[in-house]
Amino acid sequence: TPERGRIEFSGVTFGFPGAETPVVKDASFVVEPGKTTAIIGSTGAGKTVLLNLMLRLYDPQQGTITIDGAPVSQLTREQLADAIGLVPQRPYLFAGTIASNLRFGRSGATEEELWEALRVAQGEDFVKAKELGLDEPVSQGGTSVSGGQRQRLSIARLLVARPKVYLFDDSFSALDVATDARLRAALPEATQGATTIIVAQRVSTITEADQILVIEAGEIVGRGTHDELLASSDVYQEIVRS
Ligand code: M5T
Ligand code: MG
Repeated sequence: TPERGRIEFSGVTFGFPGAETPVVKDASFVVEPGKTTAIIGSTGAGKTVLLNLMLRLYDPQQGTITIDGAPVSQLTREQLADAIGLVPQRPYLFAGTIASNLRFGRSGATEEELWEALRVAQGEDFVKAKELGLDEPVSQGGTSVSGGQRQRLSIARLLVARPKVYLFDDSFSALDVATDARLRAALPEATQGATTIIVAQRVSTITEADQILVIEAGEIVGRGTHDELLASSDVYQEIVRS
C-alpha cells in the first residue's frame, strides 16, 4: 500500500529571525500514517510553530521535514495543500456564505458533503437554525458567527477538503467536554483513517492518541501513550494534575 501522511522531523531547529533563542530545538519524531498524534505543552512551548513548520510557513535553520519521504521544501504549494491541511488556532472566515467558506479547500463538494462535515464538526444545529442555512451570509473575518461556531465551521471546512494529514491546532478546547468527545468520536470515520495531529490543552482530549509528544520550551521532553507518559514523564504528570 502506498504511504500516505507519514511525517518525519529530523533534527529540526527553528528560530524567528532576529530572536536569540530558537523556538524549536533539535526536534526529531515520526508521525505514523493513519494514526493520531497529539502535541501537548504549556503556552508558548512551540506547538503552533511545529505545525506551521509542517505547512512550510517557515523553513528550519537546521534539519529536515518530510511528508511521505519527500522534503516539504521540495513540494509545490499545491502538492503541500493536497497533502496537509490545518484548522488554525484562530480560524478565519472570509466574506461569502457558510457554503462558500466550507468549499474553500474543495470547490466541487456537494451540499450533502457539506452537511456531513457539519454533522461531524458538531455544527449542523446552528447552521440549520440560520434563516438561509448553508446560504447564510458570512462577513469578512466571520464576525457574524461566534468564536465557537467559527471554530466548528473551520473544522468542517478541513473535513470537506480531505487532505492526507489533518492538523488541529487547539481546535477542541473551546468546546464543552461532551461536544469535544462527540466530535472526536465521529472524526476517525470522517477522516477515513487519515493521519491526524491534535494540539490540545486538555488531557481528556488526547488520552486515546496513538502517540503523545510533550513539548516544553521548544524541546520534545516526552513521548509515548498516555499510560506510558504517566509512568515516565514528570512534565506530563504535571499537565495531568493541572
Ligand atoms: C512558540 C514565538 C512565541 C513563543 C514561541 C507563532 C509565533 C510564535 N512566536 C513568535 O515569535 N512569532 C510567531 O509568529 O514562538 O510559540 P507557539 O508555537 O505559538 O506556542 P504554543 O502554540 O505552544 O502556545 P499556545 O499559547 O498556543 O498554547 O515564544 O512568542
Ligand atoms: Mg499555539
